[in-house]
Amino acid sequence: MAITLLAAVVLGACGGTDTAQQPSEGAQKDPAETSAATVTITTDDGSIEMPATVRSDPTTFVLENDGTRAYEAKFARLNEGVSVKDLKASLRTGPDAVFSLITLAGELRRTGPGGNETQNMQLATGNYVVVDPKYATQGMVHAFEVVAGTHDTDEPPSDVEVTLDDMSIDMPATLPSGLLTFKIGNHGTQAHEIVLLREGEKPARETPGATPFNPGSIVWSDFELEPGRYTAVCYFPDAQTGKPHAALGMKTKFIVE
Ligand SMILES: [Cu+2]
Repeated sequence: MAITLLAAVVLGACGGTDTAQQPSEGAQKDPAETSAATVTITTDDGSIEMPATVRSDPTTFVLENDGTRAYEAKFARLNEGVSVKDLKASLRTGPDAVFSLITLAGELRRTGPGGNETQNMQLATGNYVVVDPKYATQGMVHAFEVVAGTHDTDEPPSDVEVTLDDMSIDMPATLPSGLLTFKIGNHGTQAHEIVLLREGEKPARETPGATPFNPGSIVWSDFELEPGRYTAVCYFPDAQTGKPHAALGMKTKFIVE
């Protein structure tokens, strides 16, 4: 589903000609515009703006919606050697071509007029676009670059450390109940996500967690957990087979006491 959505996004971006700038242009901007620990993404009707350069350090991304409609911000990293120009050219040939060029890289959830959303992330270096899929054709796509971090930024506090890899989820077997902040790192070569399923309910209740994000990145996500038996799974489709990663063994059970 995420795939279909992003295809719509990026395909939609095809129509927006003047909004996605080359990240290299941004790299020449005033260093003062380079992020410290907070990066603000501002959406308005017909635009999505953020600093052209972000450091690969723990960063609080804040989406501020100045528009009259609800907006979201999704990140996608351009794969090695791919330019925004290449991406635009591929849009004419369809979703498969687009998905060979990008890796999903996290999101800030949709928020209404005047609203804001926050997500703590450390993005891997590379060239990215930020986009609202629904309004990509109306100019709501913007390129930015993630440059090497300075590693002098404090990490957000976390309660649980989770390591995602191809195709495994490494995390504690037992957790306390209540509100927990998960620090989730992607050490694999593909994008991964994490969804928590509480067992004993039919269908098992899903707790949406970290949305798909790219290798080398870290996401801090909050979960409110009731006692019970859970399975953590990744449904992201495998690059080779198209099967959800869960079908390739990317799932693990844990208990909340
Ligand atoms: Cu996965």
